[in-house]
Amino acid sequence: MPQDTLNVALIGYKFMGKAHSQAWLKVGKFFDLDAQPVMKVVCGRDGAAVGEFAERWGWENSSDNWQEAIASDDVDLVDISTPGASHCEMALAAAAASKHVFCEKPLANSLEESKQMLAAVRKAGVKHMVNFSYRRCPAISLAKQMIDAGEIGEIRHVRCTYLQDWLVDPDFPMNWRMRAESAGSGAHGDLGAHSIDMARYLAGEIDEVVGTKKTFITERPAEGTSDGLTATAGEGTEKVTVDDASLFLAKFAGGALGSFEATRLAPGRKNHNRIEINGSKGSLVWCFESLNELEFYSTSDPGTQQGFRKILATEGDHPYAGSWWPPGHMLGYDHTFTNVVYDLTQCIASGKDCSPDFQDGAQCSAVLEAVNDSEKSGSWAKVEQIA
Ligand code: 4PW
Repeated sequence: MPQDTLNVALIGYKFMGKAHSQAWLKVGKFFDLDAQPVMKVVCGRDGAAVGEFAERWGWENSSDNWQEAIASDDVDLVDISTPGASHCEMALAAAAASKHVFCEKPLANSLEESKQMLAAVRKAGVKHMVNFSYRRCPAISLAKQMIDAGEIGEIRHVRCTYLQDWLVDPDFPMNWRMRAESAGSGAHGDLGAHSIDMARYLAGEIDEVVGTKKTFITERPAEGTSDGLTATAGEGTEKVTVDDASLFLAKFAGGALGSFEATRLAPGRKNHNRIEINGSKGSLVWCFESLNELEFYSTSDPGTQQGFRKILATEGDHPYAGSWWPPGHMLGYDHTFTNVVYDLTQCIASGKDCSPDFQDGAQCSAVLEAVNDSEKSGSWAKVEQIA
């Protein structure tokens, strides 16, 4: 049994609160850890509701006062799973209290706030990680290993699409994801952030961008009740103040060209988070909707046998896969979160730096913001490189 414990305070108990809670609950059951996470306290504005959540998910305590939880000597790590508008205030408080910080994506709703968060955790000397969970799909970790080993040669094209359809119905009511003051942006930051991070992870830094965003449905029924991507309508209507879709081109520092499309209005696409990378010696393709599979094309194969082969990344030697089930037994969305908190726990226990960290989160914000700048200027915008 590990000697140390890692006392966790979770802030947020809706969609991401559930995804993070199941990860904290399971990680010690499937992975050998150098510190044992303790689900100490979960925080939310509605005391009764978060109390029920704590009961259901096995949190020792619940609280409607996140500031108190962060200040507690009984907390080592603050897990921020709230909408982006609150990330900065919470992360600054956690860093000031010398707590490690784990924060949902996008790191913040602006580059300025992201930079403040990065400076605060660095000054406090605490560990910090931003939750780009798709990096921890075994197939994506395998793609990274293959690219680093030169299997597809020099990267020339990065093609990302992240398509959903949950807002196609104009009668789908408002929720926090459609308000600029809470989400910062719509599909651009909510979905595009994942594509940007995955592209940076696999293909390197982005130098310049040019793009556009659009809100197709500008008014919706007022909010009733909502939980993640589902909701019921209230009385009246409300203006949508974020984009439904964004589209941008990118020039990578390594010379590749990139295209990024994010939308919540693509009928039939449920969580179609796809990346295709074309190199001088081959291609790699991954899509979340078949997340265990990595498609690989190699020009090194004999001419008569060249074709996309489907690698099922569920073997014991594939990253993370061996800690779960026998080959072919498939992982899902929830497993990626548990894989993340495994790495987070280990880097805190060992003192190693986490990845992706707040510098990655701020660099992602810099790309998102450069697209906004290009939209205003109508021309290419340089991406600020965050040290
Ligand atoms: O990938 C996530 C999806 O599970 C995104 O971060 C947001 O939540 C938008 O759709 C869902």
